[in-house]
Amino acid sequence: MASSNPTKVLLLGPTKSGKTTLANFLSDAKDAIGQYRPTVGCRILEFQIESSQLAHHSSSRTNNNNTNNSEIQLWDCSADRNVSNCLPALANDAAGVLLVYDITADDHTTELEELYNVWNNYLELSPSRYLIVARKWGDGQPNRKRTIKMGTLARLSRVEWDIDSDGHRVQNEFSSFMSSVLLDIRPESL
Ligand SMILES: Nc1nc2c(ncn2[C@@H]2O[C@H](COP(=O)(O)OP(=O)(O)O)[C@@H](O)[C@H]2O)c(=O)[nH]1
Ligand SMILES: [Mg+2]
Repeated sequence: MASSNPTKVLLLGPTKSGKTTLANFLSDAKDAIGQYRPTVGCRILEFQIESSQLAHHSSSRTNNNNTNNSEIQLWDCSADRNVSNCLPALANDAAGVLLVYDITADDHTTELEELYNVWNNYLELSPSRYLIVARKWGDGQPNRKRTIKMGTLARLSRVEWDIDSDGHRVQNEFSSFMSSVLLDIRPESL
């Protein structure tokens, strides 16, 4: 059984950072990796996280006998300017944010920091409601100068993800992140 109100999570990051690939992976959508197809506007994916997965990551405050699954609504937002114009509407009621960037791209940490500053003006969420997903694939090497200059992002939790070698790690980190978000917004539901 699913809980009645889906929990809204935004997926933000520079163009070609792997947002849509991550959204498809987390929601088990079948789009394969391949030719780049830019996301137009915002794409919303709904899926459930099973209570057993969430309970696994929760503290002793959790009622493990509760069989409710949690409905997640993932908003895969394009980084284009038209979308930024609708930012207040998109940000409305979001409980958590995944910030995605490609560690091999020169300008992604700067862009990500800008995105965080702009969106958090509307979201006003605590650092615990953000999870940074650092993407790496192929033979690309991290841009060291940029990775150490994470500035305001340094206080947010961060997971590295390479879909080709450790696909399930991000799934676990996402479940753990969602159980803490859900405990925060409705402690009675877990
Ligand atoms: N091999 C490989 N390619 C990826 C991976 N993640 C993304 N890509 C490719 O990188 C491009 C951009 O990914 P996409 O998720 O559409 O980025 P978005 O613009 O942030 O939504 C696409 O061509 C993807 O197929 C990955 O983990 N491995
Ligand atoms: Mg996309």
